[in-house]
Amino acid sequence: MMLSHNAIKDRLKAALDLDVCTSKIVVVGLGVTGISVARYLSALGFDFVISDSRDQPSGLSQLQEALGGIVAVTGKFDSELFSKASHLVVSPGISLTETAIQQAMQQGVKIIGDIDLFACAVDAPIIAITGSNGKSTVTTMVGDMAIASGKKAGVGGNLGLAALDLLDAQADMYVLELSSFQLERTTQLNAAAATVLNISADHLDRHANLADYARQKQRIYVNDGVMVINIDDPIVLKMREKGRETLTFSIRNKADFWISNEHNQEYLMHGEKSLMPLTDLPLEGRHNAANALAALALGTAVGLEMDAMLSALRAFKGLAHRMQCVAVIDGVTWINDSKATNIGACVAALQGSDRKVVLIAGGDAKGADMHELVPAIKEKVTKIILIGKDAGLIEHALNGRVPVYEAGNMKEAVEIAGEIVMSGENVLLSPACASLDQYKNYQDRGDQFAEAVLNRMKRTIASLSENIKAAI
Ligand code: UMA
Ligand code: ADP
Repeated sequence: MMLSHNAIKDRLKAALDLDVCTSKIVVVGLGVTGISVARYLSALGFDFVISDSRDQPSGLSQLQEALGGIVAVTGKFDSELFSKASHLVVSPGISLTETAIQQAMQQGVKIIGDIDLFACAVDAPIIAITGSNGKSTVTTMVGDMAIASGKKAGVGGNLGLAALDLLDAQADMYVLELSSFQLERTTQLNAAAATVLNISADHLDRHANLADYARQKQRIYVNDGVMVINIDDPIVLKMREKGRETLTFSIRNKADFWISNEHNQEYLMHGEKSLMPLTDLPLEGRHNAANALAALALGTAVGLEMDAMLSALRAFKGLAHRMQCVAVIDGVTWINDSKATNIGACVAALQGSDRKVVLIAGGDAKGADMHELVPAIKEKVTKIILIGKDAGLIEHALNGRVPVYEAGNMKEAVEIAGEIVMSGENVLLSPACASLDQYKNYQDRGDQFAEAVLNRMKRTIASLSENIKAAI
């Protein structure tokens, strides 16, 4: 439940030194997060200034109309404004290395994030989920499990709906997907159950190195909630803290939640108790078994009912743009895994594939070392079609081990794939890179892939029916 306004203000004062009468707040960034922060601060009676480095951020005039009289400073970030503030509430997409933010920090200005404000506003349990891959899937699974258990659950965060926008629903519990950027600027989280699902290279254009990125993720475990630990991941395993209540999961070894194999039938297990056959989970890929185990551990940590959790898993259809089958044409399955925006996700897609693959990959590598893709590509990929800004990095890493084709756009990539794929193989869009160099977002990239595939399918059907007409 959300606390009363007075109780929240007391907490904000005690925890973050935020005071309605004296604090000078700048809300930095006016995207989904900034708008949620502005609405929330305004409802509590705080004064603040909004700053966005775009000249005309969309949504500003509607916000000013809705909240009335809000000052916005747009265009370049203003160092003087930031340095004279007491607090900057910085959106996750904005790097703390921005000069104006760095200067303000040197002046002692406090940096906070929307998750801090959220944490001070609720006393219902928070289930917090981070990791390099699987966050959205596990967050949605746990949300479905909570609903199946009869709870009113607020589900959001990095998933899409800003955490502060969940408060209106007055939920019994909150399930939050949190990014390394959100965690980096959060000090007040005390999740009832938290997990770092896995760590592999991502966002190295924003974090100094893998160790720094992992350290930011580890912040999800602060305070005293139940730690859900993936014992298959050596970096996560090291985050385990003695004396803390812990639930482990593993797809390789025995753990609190694990997979047994009896007479060639695999089962999801809780300790010695068999929960359900793995084949009842309607999702492709070994990584989704890990996601289901993580979700069961998180749900168990906050007391969700096991039967309800298992029925939610059986009904879980998976999210769009993650290993989504788009079409089967002439014995070739076309799979949209556009959400694979880093190497770990692409490797999981390839390792989980029982067929050989024509891979479409490339985009913005975000500073990652593409050599890490090579072993999985060597094992599963017969030909690779490269797109986007960092196509050359992948080609260089492959060093001629796999035939490479280059495509200027998705339509061309799909056309090339259609020409070179053999019956019995899959065509997989799993780019291992972000999409923003060529597309609005990963959804746009996946939609363009699906559209091109469906157009190809229509042409195949049309030419087949021409042939049939000619033959009769
Ligand atoms: N802005 C500037 N200057 C900059 C950069 C951005 O002024 O240098 C402004 C933009 O003009 C815009 C605002 O900041 O007005 C955008 O802020 P933002 O990038 O933080 O985006 P939001 O719309 O607030 O969305 C954020 C998350 N975005 C990022 O972390 C980049 C969303 O995650 C999240 O769903 C949302 O908060 C609600 O919590 C998206 C994402 O891509 C899906 N996340 C990354 C990922 O999953 O890999 C971490
Ligand atoms: P996130 O929110 O962390 O980006 P998603 O659930 O949206 O995670 O999945 C993103 C990508 O990662 C998809 O390509 C998906 O197939 C892959 N993926 C999902 N879970 C895992 C996992 N546990 N390990 C590796 N890859 C995964």
